[in-house]
Amino acid sequence: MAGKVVLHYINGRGKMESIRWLLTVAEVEFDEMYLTAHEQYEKLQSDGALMFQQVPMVEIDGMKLIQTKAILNYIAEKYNLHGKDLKDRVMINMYSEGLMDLMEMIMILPFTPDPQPKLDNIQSKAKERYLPVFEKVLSGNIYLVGGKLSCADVQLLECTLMLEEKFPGILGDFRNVKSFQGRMIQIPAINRFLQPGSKRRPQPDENYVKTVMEVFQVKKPLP
Ligand code: IBG
Repeated sequence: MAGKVVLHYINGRGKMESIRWLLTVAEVEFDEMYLTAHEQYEKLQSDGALMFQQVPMVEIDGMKLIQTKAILNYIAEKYNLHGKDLKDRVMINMYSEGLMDLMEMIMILPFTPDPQPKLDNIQSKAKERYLPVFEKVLSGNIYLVGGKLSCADVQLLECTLMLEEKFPGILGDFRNVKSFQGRMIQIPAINRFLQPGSKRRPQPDENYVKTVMEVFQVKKPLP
């Protein structure tokens, strides 16, 4: 029998958070091994667990998976969150990729010495490039693709919550996206995930930044 799913990453959001969200929605239980020191990261490498010497790494079904998108796609396929056919899947992937681009911009902010110009850029990209796409598709549709919940919906919820943390009220001009959020947070697994004490990680703080720098021995800001 396959053992429990185990996530290997920092105790923080970063690139693992979307994986936590998706496992939660798929109602898959998981454990976490948090990297707190560089030696733990080196140990994973010397064990041959990290194909490209990077985390996120997820132990699942007897495999050690790396590369965030590959991991998300595996979970989405396995738990029927990747549409009904190839055409659904390509649309889901298109939405997902856009959302990941936007979330990545937010993810690197804590490592940016002068974040204000980046924040301004994220806000205008969100309002002018990304949110209008979702506002349009959600006019008359409950979910993004094929009338059925997919990993793109889960990422859209994650992304809009991240945006609201940075820019409260940003969804004011996006009523359909706001209603979508309201529906999504009623899904019981999501509702539990949003409660304090869940496996959802908090917004990055100084300690998280320090741990990332220490574990990966980063000398300069991330790209
Ligand atoms: N393409 C890979 C993926 O998506 O999984 C990239 C993974 C990656 O960049 N991993 C980083 C790593 O292992 C940790 S997340 N670095 C060590 C190395 O030597 O490359 C870093 C990150 C954070 C927040 I934290 C935002 C973006 C990146």
